Amino acid sequence: MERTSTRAYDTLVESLVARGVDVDRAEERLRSQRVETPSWGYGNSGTRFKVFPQPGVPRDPFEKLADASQVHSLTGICPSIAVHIPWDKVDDYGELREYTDSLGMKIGAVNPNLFQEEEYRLGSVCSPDEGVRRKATDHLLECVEVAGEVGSDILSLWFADGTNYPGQDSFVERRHRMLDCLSEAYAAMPQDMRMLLEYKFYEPAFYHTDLSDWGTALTMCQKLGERADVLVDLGHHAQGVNVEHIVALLLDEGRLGGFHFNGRKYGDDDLIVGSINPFELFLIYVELVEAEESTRIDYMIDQAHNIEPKIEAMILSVTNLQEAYAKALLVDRPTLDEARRSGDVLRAHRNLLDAYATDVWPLCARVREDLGASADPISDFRSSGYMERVTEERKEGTQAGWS
Ligand code: RM4
Ligand code: MN
Ligand code: MN
Repeated sequence: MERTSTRAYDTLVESLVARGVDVDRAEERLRSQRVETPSWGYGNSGTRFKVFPQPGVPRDPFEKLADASQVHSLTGICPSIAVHIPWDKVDDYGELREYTDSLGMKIGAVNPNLFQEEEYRLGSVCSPDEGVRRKATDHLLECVEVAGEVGSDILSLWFADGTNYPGQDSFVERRHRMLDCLSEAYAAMPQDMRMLLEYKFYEPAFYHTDLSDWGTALTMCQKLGERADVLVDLGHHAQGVNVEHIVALLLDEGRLGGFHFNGRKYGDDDLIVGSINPFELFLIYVELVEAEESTRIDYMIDQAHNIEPKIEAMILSVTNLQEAYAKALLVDRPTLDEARRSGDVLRAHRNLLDAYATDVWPLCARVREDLGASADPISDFRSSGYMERVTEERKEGTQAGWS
């Protein structure tokens, strides 16, 4: 693999040192950055109008893992993959785990699926029907077991639960039903397992969703116990919501458990992270940089690549996350603090802009090389021949999708 142009890197380091940045420390933190990629991001996906299948798409969880391991070997920071059950259901989870180990990978968050069965028309853990709630809770318990078998310590929950019409059901009763079901699942988790609760303000329910925002999720976590934390999906807020403020607040409460990174323009678009609003991503990392050393946060991507090549889309998402993190690490904190204290509004603001405007590509490329990965991952992926090979190997059979 080609090495980064030393000149670009040296020039950048020189200017960073002149700005007082501890470059070694920034590189060290960049080397320890981790991003989990989702199994479903490698399969076919689409909108309710059309799914456009792509050649070479994996047919089973093993092939999704193989694709995820490509992303890891080229970026150096994505050693784990999140799974969705039953999309990734296999007869023998031990075998899946062995294969994962053989790739030098790990299985990360286990995501139960409580939205694709007939019974869930009125919700899963919030359904007015006790039998349906039982079925949903049993699936949560099954996922706790699956997590144990695949060596994961995260149960990551998102519910499609909600109502479509005013008056349809009681907000409060539904909340109590959810708490009952989740308490049972929480109690079944081994001591080292964590539960992440993901909120979303609409869709597929249109009038209200049972975990609609950070406050709804946070109060539920507080009732469940200290191993339940909030998960922030960047696509799950109304237009204009200040996500970095939510991040700061949850960090301050010690209850930010994880992220689902993606990009969005209008709704829950699941586009490549950083493609639409890279400044927001940077501002989120500005908040994280200070707090993350003392808190465990699981950084995950939750995307659907409908028209773009999936592995390349994942790689681009990861490098965008590296760059956002790198820029946040360059913020001159002492100057920022001083400007804030003295009420120098624009000095404080420009301080962030300076970090944001820095071209950190050479730094990130160097970090990836130091990790044994690639300076230019998408180009290296394109010339590796992997896609051509798997397209040939995966010609027969049914490609994986949302079922
Ligand atoms: C939801 C949410 C969940 C994801 C599903 C497929 O909108 O983001 O995290 O698992 O979509
Ligand atoms: Mn999500
Ligand atoms: Mn979503």
